[in-house]
Amino acid sequence: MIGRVRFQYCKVIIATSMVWMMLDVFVLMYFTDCTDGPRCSPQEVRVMKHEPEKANPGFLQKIFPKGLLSGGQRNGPGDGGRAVKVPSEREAEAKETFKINQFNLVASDMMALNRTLPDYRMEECRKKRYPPVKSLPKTSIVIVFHNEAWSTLLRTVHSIIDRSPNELLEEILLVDDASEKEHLGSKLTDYVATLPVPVHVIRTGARIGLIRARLKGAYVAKGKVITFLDAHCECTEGWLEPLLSEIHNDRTSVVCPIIDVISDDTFEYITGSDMTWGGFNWKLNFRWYQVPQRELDRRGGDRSMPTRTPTMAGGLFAIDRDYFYEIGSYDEGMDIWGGENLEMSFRVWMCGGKIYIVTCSRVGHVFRKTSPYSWPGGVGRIINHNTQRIVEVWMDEYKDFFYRINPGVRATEYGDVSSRKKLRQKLNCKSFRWYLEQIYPESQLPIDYHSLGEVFSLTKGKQIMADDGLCVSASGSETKFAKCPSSGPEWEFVPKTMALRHVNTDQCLGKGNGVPSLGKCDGSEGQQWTLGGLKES
Ligand code: LR7
Ligand code: MN
Repeated sequence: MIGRVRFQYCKVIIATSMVWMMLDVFVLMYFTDCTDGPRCSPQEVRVMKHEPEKANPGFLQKIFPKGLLSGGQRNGPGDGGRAVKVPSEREAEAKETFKINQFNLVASDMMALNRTLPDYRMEECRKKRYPPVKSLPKTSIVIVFHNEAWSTLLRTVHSIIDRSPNELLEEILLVDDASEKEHLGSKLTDYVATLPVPVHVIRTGARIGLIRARLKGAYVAKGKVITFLDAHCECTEGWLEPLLSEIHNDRTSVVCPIIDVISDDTFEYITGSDMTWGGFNWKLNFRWYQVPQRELDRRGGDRSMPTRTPTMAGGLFAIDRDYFYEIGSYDEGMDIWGGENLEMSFRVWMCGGKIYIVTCSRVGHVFRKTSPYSWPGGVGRIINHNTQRIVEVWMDEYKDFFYRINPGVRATEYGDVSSRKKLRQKLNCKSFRWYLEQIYPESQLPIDYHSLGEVFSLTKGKQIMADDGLCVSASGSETKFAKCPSSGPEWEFVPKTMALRHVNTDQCLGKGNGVPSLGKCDGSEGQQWTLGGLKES
């Protein structure tokens, strides 16, 4: 092993010096005509215009061999995954243009489209041997975007081409969801035509949202596997083989890489934890949580083994193309953004598939604090619409629980879900309760929702906290869930009677039907709460 590494290191050094020599000639020959401002910085130019690729296939690979790309040999802005320092005279511009994409566009534009990144994989992963490339399935990569920046979109594309065995890439499909930016028009089409892998731009015409845009891409995909990525990602060394290899072993596995963080401010590449999996809270928001001991044990403590995850984030995953359709692709009734990841997660598990986070595969993603684009009809309407489609089709009796906790959601129309219900029947899927018991027992959703007490905790501030950020507060003889902390200290635990007393009204919390109720303190069993479930925190 050590010998091999040394040998490769030597190769890298030799290759690197040769590459620099070639690059000098290359730059002189082809880029003396560069006149359009910041985009002409030498870093970017090297990959911005490479018409020679057309005449000379394989040219890019020659000038950017894998060793160079992953070894962090170059030292431009952002190379090696490092943070970009925007020069002080451009700070104002960076601040001003941040709103366009909700990330630091100046920093992104300063970096090479093929910036270098270290190999972030854990040692065990680097040692793993995967089936030879010729026996792995080929993949189409589908990237949907609406008004994405040039540099982030093309860096995504370059990172795929540069860090995947190109024999595994059937094609890259860029689905433009009605963007309004000039750089995403013919400039994009012309640019991608010069790349050494087939890259096609598909235009949706009207804004149809990410779910229907992905369906459009999937529809024309020719690869045996479809890999979906967001439009602001960077794939790292060895990201693809472990994903395809899992699908090769079992075509009903839906596989996600570890999603690392690319800073929205500095574009620093920050590795995420391999001890995190996907879950959701009571509002059905996707959330990351610690992988429980149970799952670590199942993998025999081997962190390089894929983690079974209850849900996936949604943006980055690979799936066998035929299986994608067998299992019901996406719910076409879902609008713009949101919910499709939980819908797919429930569906895959309940209908016989599996979802894994493949910890040997790492892809970076620019996480943003807010969304940069418009939401036709309003954010709330879209999210509620999509969420109800999940609840109505997949959640059985937990639907009542959901609506009790989130009564406002009901006001939004959600269209017709009959075809999705039919799909569930046709696929003979298991119940949501089965999913909670077998796949996600750690869920915050009470498995028997008549014993809600199991999932509460009494905080130091004398609040009864339920799900993340939701507290039980009294309104008349009923209780409701409101954002924590509601008004001052509300509840105290009375050890003698094991009651939870509402301080202001001197009433006690009873285990009502679904959501707890308030009544006169009577010491009855219905008002006893055990500290086992009621953690003091
Ligand atoms: O109308 C739209 N049309 C689009 O084409 C709205 C969005 N899009 C594109 C957009 O340009 C982007 O490429 O869709 C992609 C995802 O949109 P983002 O980047 O605004 O979403 P996100 O990263 O905040 O959201 C996560 O959740 C979404 C729920 O619908 C999708 O599943 C995203 O793919 C998903 N991203 C990830 O999983 C990356 C990790 C983030 C986390 C957690
Ligand atoms: Mn994203």
